Amino acid sequence: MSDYKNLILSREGFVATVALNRPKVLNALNLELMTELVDCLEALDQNAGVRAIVLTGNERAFAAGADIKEMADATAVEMLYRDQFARWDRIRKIKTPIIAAVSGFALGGGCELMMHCDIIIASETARIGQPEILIGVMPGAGGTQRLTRAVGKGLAMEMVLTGRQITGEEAMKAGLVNKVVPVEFYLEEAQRLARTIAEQPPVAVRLAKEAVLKSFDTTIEMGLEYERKNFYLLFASEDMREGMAAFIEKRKPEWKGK
Ligand code: DAK
Repeated sequence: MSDYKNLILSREGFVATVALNRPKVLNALNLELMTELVDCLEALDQNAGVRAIVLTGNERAFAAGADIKEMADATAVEMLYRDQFARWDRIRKIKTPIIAAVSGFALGGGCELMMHCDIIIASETARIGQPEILIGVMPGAGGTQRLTRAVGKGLAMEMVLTGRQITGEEAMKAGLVNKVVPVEFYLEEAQRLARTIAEQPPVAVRLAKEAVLKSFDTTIEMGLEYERKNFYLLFASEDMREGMAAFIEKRKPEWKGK
């Protein structure tokens, strides 16, 4: 679709697939890649022809973390001024569902990027972890928060404090990953799921995603109120009329995304 130096972007119907593409360094997330990725996700989010996004790497690595060579000599003050990680926050604002298709290493920032996604499909070869402790730091892009919410305090502490990597299977049992499949199918499975989501009414999908994410940063009372408002809002959509009419008329609905 467009020219990116560190990404491969492809599109099939309503589903866009974004593949991280720095294979020689296991897709280490440098500033240039992250800038391209966030710009790319935002552009896809603005494109009404895209209803679901698959984010992937390659068989050997989803991403082995932030680029250590880029950070190794930085001072705290330089890090503060560069504020290169601020762009990660923009991923949270993407309204289109993002499905991670993960094979091989998803470590440090790679694991955190994976956890920014809404649904995670892993291959049997996935190795997931927060190994920052082994290089003298700690997770900085949500690892201590998102991992803990997903797998619970005990396992999160163990992973963050020892750097132990877990397999896709262990991650699934712990609730971090939705499904584990043989390596030859992980991308296909994520794209199949993306197509299923893309077949649903797009406005409802966006508002529902937003409401689920809201549960992470609000009280149950506020969250329920937010959910109810989004529910009522959907009664202003043409797709809601179409969906209910189609049910009553026993036919397949035709979504307009309006
Ligand atoms: N950065 C830079 N290069 C990397 C890299 C990384 N994270 N991971 C791997 N590479 C490079 C290696 O240096 C090597 O390059 P050459 O030597 O060939 O030039 C090449 O990729 C292949 O790697 P290996 O030769 O090491 O391959 P192995 O199969 O032997 O080992 C491995 C694979 C994944 C176990 C190993 O490469 C490894 O331990 N990599 C580092 C994993 C790691 O420590 N990741 C965490 C990095 S810290 C924040 C946002 C994000 C972050 C922090 C804050 N904010 C929003 C505030 C994130 C921090 C991190 O992720």
